[in-house]
Amino acid sequence: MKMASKFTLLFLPLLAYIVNAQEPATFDIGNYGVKPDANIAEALSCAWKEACAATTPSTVVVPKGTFMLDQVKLAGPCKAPIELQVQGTIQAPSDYNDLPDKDAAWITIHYVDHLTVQGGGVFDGNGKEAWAKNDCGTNPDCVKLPTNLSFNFITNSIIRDVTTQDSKNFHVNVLGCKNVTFQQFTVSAPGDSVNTDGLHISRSEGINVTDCVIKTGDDCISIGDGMKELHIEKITCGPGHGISVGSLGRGATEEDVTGIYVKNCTFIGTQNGIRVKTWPSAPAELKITDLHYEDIIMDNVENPIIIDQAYCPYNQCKLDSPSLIQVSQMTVKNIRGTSKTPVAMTFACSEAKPCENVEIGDIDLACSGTEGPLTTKCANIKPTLVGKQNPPICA
Ligand SMILES: *[C@@H]1O[C@H](CO)[C@@H](O)[C@H](O)[C@H]1NC(C)=O
Ligand SMILES: *[C@@H]1O[C@H](CO)[C@@H](O)[C@H](O)[C@H]1NC(C)=O
Ligand SMILES: *[C@@H]1O[C@H](CO)[C@@H](O)[C@H](O)[C@H]1NC(C)=O
Ligand SMILES: CC(=O)N[C@H]1CO[C@H](CO)[C@@H](O)[C@@H]1O
Repeated sequence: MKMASKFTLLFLPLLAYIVNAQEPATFDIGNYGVKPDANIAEALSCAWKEACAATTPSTVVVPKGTFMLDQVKLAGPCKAPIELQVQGTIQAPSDYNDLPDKDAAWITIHYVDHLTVQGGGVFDGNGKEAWAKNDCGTNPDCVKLPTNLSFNFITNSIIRDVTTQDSKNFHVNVLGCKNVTFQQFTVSAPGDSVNTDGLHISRSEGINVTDCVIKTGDDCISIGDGMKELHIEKITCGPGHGISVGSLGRGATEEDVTGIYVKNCTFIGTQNGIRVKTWPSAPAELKITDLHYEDIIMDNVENPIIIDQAYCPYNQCKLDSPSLIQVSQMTVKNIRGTSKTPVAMTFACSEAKPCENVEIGDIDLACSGTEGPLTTKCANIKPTLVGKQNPPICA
């Protein structure tokens, strides 16, 4: 009896310590003097710094409620895995002039290994005023608006169950990341919001985007140069401009794109379904290889499939010298549903670098518009055709 209580006295605190050490430490911004509707930039930075310095896994909590945030950069490296748990709504100032650093994103998370972002909350970019002022499509000297969220140089991480809405510009910019999964990640902005790409991913490797609903005014997902091994699965896109590789070729220092897998996705009323766009009269001599599109439903999509190697919006370039980008090892399989315009598929490959090793099959598209029948447009491509081909492909 005596022995037992001595034992308990000695070892219970130790046991409690061990159990505690395995429980992630929690850094709730509510404990950093923050009140709803106040700017949380400083509280969030402080909580992050302490969590990041902890030698055991830790969690930064943004509790339920609506919080204002002017801008923040959350940096690693951290000493242990770290979680950002957003339960409430984090809201950006409506005027972008209120962002202290206009060259940076609204929220930047960078140089972190083993990051988890989750919690069911919302990143609200509050972009309605900014969209009205955005003329970047036509004005090269336009004011560059901030991206909602930037994930730069993040590794072995997961971002899930959060929403980004009404970004002033691109919703999410993913750069230099490796082994990162976006899951049940919702993007929500009106179809007429300007330049609000859902996710823009570039110069990254091993990125998975699964089970996401993306509604926005520009590309649902756009894939930039230097992308390797990107798996996009079970995405519902619309409104929006589809899932796009590019535009590529404009920058002289761009890198090849390889290993893009788009599977089991649905496009609803979008401008495009799957798209590749490269600029003519552009310096970059690149390769886009291993592009695989499979099991895709098109629901009233204007251009279900479009490979456009003469991409030149607003006549910003000359069309006389063809794109130097080579598209090869592409498969397009099991595409069903409806096309809103009569040209259901466009394969406009470059005269200088025709598309190579392309396999297309099991295509079954009907016309949802008033003009028909459906056709395909092909240039500088000799695809291998398999299975059903409705409409006829490159016939
Ligand atoms: C990739 O990231 C996940 C999630 O953090 C991790 O569990 C896994 O071990 C990582 N894979 C590699 C090869 O590092
Ligand atoms: C992404 O998905 C692919 C295919 O399902 C899988 O092989 C790969 O390990 C996944 N990567 C990550 C980062 O989860
Ligand atoms: C995607 O997969 C789910 C189940 O995993 C299935 O219910 C759904 O019909 C599939 N969608 C497409 C477009 O194949
Ligand atoms: C379009 C835009 O504003 N992009 C910005 C996104 O954020 C990065 C920094 O993370 C800036 O360099 C970009 O200008």
